[in-house]
Amino acid sequence: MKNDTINVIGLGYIGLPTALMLASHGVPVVGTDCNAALVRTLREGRTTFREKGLEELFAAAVEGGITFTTQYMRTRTYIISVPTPYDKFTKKVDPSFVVQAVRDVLSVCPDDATIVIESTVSPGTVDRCIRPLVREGISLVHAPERIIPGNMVYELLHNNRTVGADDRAAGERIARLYASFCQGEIVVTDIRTAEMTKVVENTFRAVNIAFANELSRICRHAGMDVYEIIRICNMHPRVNILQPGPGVGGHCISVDPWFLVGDYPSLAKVIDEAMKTNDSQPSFVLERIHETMQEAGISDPSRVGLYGLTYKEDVDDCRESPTLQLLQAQERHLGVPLKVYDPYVEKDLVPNQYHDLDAFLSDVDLVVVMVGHRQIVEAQEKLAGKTVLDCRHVLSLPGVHQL
Ligand code: SAJ
Repeated sequence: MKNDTINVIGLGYIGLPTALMLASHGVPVVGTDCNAALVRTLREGRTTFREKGLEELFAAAVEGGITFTTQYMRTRTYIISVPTPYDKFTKKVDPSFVVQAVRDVLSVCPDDATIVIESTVSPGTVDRCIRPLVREGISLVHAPERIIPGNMVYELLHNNRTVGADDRAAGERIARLYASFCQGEIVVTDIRTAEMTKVVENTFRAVNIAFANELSRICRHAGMDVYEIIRICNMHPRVNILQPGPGVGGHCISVDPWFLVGDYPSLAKVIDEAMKTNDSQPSFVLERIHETMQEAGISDPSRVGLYGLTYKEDVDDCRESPTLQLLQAQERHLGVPLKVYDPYVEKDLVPNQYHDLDAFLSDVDLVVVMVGHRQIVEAQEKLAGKTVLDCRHVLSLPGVHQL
């Protein structure tokens, strides 16, 4: 094993594209994941999730010599991008996967290695949970990722990045490593600042989505069109309101702000309320479904279908998705599981899930657009004759119901 090989630990939504990007830019990379089935798939030359440009990037990385394994390698630089779930009750980050990955790295690495943590952690986690494990001589770096699912490859190349390090020289060295592919500016700072910026960025977006969601409720109550109001407000040079939707999903915006609420419960008031607003948005959609059923004279809930199961448009990731949240809330109230279809979800995730758009449409009278996938925008004429509740404001059909 050459000393300049990078061992990327955790080959999920962030680790895989990062490893591929480095390898396709001439950096020797070994990708490690504890999931043997995932490693097998990658070794067979197949990607593990769908993302624009990922296949091409994969081919370029294989050409660049990337290899995949379940083993940790002995080398001088590690990038850890394993999941950091959060405890739903305490609202605190669960760093156990990162801690375990660091322990495993420490069991093989030389005494002058650099360990880069890309996983999102709450401010102070490195000091509290990682630093006490690390022996003298090892450099710790926190370089949180910023790429958006749906446009990951482009954003990996173009986004500015943050590198937090104890030791300026180690930070600069890792910044140069990312600069092998990253065309954005790379800021070197300390670890706590890097931790905080990542969580604050996602919190900013969560609070702004909550504002849009709250507006949707106020406008519904007042009998006004929230989209027209946002469109006009956004013509103001200093106003940029986001879009209301059926809720907030994904593993970032719906999770990271809770770290601040969990750690600073008496201080993070606006954030706490914003997260509660976003979390209750699927219940607001349920109310809108009932109202729409009444207006259209539909009484049978088994004739209601949810279009979209992923957490947002044109990705295949269903983590924390508003549709899953809505189904959970609905189960408590209605009992009958609603019909669901998503072109990106091949596996059977929920009861009454369809795998064919036409079959789904022929079995429902009310279509609730939960996700604005390109497919439904392009095939909206298929919805003619149906009652439609468009929670994403993506359709241009006449008579469509809105949030
Ligand atoms: N959403 C709305 N209205 C909007 C925008 C989004 O309801 O106007 C919903 C989406 O439908 C989705 C959720 O919010 O359910 C989150 O989607 P998103 O596209 O806002 O963000 P993510 O979770 O896919 O990616 C975010 C990004 N963070 C920011 O933009 C600050 C990305 O840059 C981060 O790298 C990523 O989190 C992460 O991994 O932390």
